[in-house]
This record gives sequence, C-alpha cells and structure tokens, in this order.
Amino acid sequence: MRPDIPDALRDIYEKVEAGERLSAEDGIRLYATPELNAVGYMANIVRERMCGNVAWYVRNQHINYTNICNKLCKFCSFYVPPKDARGYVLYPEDIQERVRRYLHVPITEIHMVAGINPKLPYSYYLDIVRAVKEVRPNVAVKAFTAIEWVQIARAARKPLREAMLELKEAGVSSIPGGGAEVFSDRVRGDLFWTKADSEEWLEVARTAHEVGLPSNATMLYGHIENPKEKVEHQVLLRELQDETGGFLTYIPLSFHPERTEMEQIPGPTGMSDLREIAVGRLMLDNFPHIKTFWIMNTIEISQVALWYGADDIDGTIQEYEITRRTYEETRQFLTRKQLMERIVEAGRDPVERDNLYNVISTEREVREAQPVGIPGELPVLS
Ligand code: V47
Repeated sequence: MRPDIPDALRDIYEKVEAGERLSAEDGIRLYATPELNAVGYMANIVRERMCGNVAWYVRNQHINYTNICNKLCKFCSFYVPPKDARGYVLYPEDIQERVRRYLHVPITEIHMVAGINPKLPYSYYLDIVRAVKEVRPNVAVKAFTAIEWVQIARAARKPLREAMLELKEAGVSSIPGGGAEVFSDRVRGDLFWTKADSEEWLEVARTAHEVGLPSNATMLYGHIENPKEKVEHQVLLRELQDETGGFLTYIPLSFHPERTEMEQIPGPTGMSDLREIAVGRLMLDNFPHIKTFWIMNTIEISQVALWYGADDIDGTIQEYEITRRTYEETRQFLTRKQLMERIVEAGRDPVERDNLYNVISTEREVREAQPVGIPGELPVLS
C-alpha cells in the first residue's frame, strides 16, 4: 500500500526514488515527521531494491561468557561489578558444555560477547574461541564487541591488529555490533563515561575490516539521546563504510529500562522501534542489511519491521542474558519453524543464512520440530 507522501517529505522521496544519498538534515526530518508510514514506505523501497522479498534468519546461539564488568553503564541490567557475589565466568569447559547443549541443532553461528572483566588474561579469550571450535568445528564464531576488543588488546599488551589476527587464527570469523551505544559525548558523559568513545569504537571496526573480519554496527536508542545525535551516529557509520566496506548489518537496539539504573524512563514504543529501523535503512544506504533484533523489538514488531526497512530478523538465539524477561529466566528462543512461520505470515520469503549471508536454505516450511531431551532440562526444539 502506497501512503500519500506528504509535501513536507516530497524532496526526500524524490531522492530515495533516484537512489540519492540523504543528508544529515534529511535524517533529522525523518525523525521529526509524524508521517511514520511514509518514512516506512520510503525505507521499504530501498529495502526491496537491495534485498527483494527476502527476510534473512540464522540458526544461532548466544553465549555471554561473563557478567562481571567494570564499565558501570547506567543502561545495562546484565552486568555486576567486580567482586559482586552474583558474578560468573564461563571457563572453556563451561563454554563447551553450553555448545554441546545444542549440538543436535544445526546452528551455524555462535555469538559470544560479555562484560569487561579485567581479571581475564589474554589467553582466556584464545581458549574460549578454541573451545567452541573444538566442539563445533564448522560453526562461525562471531565474537567480542569493540569494547571487549579494546580490553583484549590491553590484556594482551599487543597492538589491536595483532590480537585480532591471533583470535582470527583461533576461530573468530566476524564481529558483532555492540558497544557503540550513541556516538555522542553528551550521552556518553552521562550513561557510559568509562567506555570507548566514538573514535575508538570506529577505529576498532576499521582495524577489523582491515584484517578481514566483517562486523556489524548497533545504536542503542530510547533513553536520553536526541535525533541530531542519532543522525550523527549514522553519518559516522556511513562514512566508515564508504572507506572500508566491511560492515554487514546495522542493528538499532531498543532500550529496555527494566532493572537498570534508568528504570524510571518509559523507553521506546512500537512506533519508535519501527521508525529506527526505517531511518536506519534510509540513512545507511551503503549497509547491505538492516536487522530487527526480535529479542529487543519483539517478534510482533519485527514482523512489521520487515516492511519498514528490515531484511534480517536475527535467529533462534537459545539463551539471552543481556536483556531478559525476568532476572532468573535466560531461555529466550524461537525454533526455526516458528521463525519461518512468522516471516511467511508477514509476506516475506524466509532465507536461512550463515554469519556472512551465504544462503543455507530457502525452505518455506518444515515439519513440526522434534523435541530433543537433555537429561535434567526442559526439552529443546530443533
Ligand atoms: O552493546 C545493553 C545493548 C548490546 C541494554 O551484531 C541493551 O548481530 C537494550 O550488540 N536494553 C549488546 N539494549 C547486544 C548487541 C547485539 C545484539 C544482537 C545482534 C547483534 C549483532 C548485536 O546490547 C550492548 C548494548 O548496546 N544493551 N543493555 C538494555 N537495557
């Protein structure tokens, strides 16, 4: 359905139709307009031009190897400070146990990120990557946010490039997009002042691309940031992508205030989640993919987001600890069948991918997934 393009957005629409780059000022107008459907419609033009009717998903597993973190970010409910009794570290044998839990599922990607735990030596990072590859040699390890990479290089007492090459050799094949938050000194000063700033985050991404590790980029929204700061963030990402071409996917992350120091703020809504996807698609014209991370956006909003610029819905997940429904419950997953059904219901063609967007399967239907028993645990669906 084509909504009327309001006169106030007509010049932007003409640029989108002509495949021209939008300016920062255009981006700010896309945030300001009440005409969300028109913004979504324009984003969908770009999305379909780049990806047709495809909606990508991946069979993946998330592993968060430690919750101990010395960064004290106000928006985070996952971390505990060093010495807190609730702190944990997964050692290589624990990581292997987690990987074995889902060996019966044909997972192609393991997404491994965590807090900044200054006690962990450089060898730990090499060991956990090797531990995954030992149990599942063919899985792609997507590991460590830019903030962790800064810590890894510090622990290694080596230049980042060298540490990256060694971890690549150990089995890391791409880098997730976390830790970027919003590239704004004002927001950083209030919410995450101990963490890498935009220059450092971008330098980690640049180095990754130079050593042949493709990466993602995120932006955390729905807290104290403003549209100008978000557009500046997107323009900085777009400029780096012009330079390196190493980014795969942009993922706007919907802030979940519950159990954080900021739980008094209301957080984003379904409408703002859709707008972030759409503005991201329109501004980041050189990013091949835009992801709606269903864990944070909900699967329901993610279905709609597939018509607002998103072409990727992430994956089966299995367990997720960074944002969770309750403190105790970390199981959050959709089976492949459920993911495919939601995509088909949304009117898109599900395509299973690996971490580099190689096609694994274009099946549209699967038989009922078989529950697989793990002694002492709930059944797991493949
Ligand atoms: O860097 C922390 C964010 C990120 C909260 O690359 C929060 O494919 C919402 O980056 N509410 C980690 N977000 C997750 C991440 C990610 C997720 C999915 C896919 C990919 C990818 C990357 O989560 C952190 C931070 O920005 N975060 N706390 C919160 N309360």
